[in-house]
Amino acid sequence: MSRGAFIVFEGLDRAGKSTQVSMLLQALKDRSIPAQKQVFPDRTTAIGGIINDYLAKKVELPSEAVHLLFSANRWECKNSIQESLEKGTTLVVDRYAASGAAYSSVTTGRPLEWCRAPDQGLPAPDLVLFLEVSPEAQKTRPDWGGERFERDETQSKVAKSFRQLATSNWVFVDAGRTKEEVHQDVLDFALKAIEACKQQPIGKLDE
Ligand code: FDM
Ligand code: MG
Repeated sequence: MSRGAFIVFEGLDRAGKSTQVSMLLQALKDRSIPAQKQVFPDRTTAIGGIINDYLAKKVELPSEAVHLLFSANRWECKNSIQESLEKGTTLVVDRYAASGAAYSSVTTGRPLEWCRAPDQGLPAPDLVLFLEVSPEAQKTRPDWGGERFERDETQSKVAKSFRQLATSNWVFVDAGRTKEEVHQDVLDFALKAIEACKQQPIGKLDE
């Protein structure tokens, strides 16, 4: 039996990731391709609850501790990710390890290698769709500025870190267009990835 694809959306805040995740899931459903959504941080777990309080500025924690919590939040989902992919379900994921390293390299000031280390050994994405959005477009989108990290200065530094993390399975998508235009590109890349990884083993981050 063929496995599902591990498809991750990355990008700055308000790039349109959640919208594109929903549109891709619907399009896969329409094609009878089994697919499931996963969001990081997963705020529904015990660890996710602390992360949520930290992002909402209800608690203060050292940036390094928060970094490890974000990674732990992925590790607690490792088995379910693996099992879903193995049974043939494609995962459409809103943020993953690249967000972890890109944001924390800015908030902790530590090297990217340090930030990447806790995620080593987790399942690796087959495709990373990086949604590119300009600082101007970002601010026109609803809810901007409420959570921690939603500041221009942080965002532009995070954008630079993201670029340093890109590998051969990343694609950069211009998210400044209409959501339908963006979706067309996304779907195209996703369908190719689903086809290409069918008989491939699931990769691991940095191993
Ligand atoms: N974020 C997200 C991190 O700093 N590290 C991580 O590992 C992840 C998954 O959390 F500012 C940041 C990115 C963002 C915030 O994410 C909440 P959403 O996608 O905006 O809810
Ligand atoms: Mg956000």
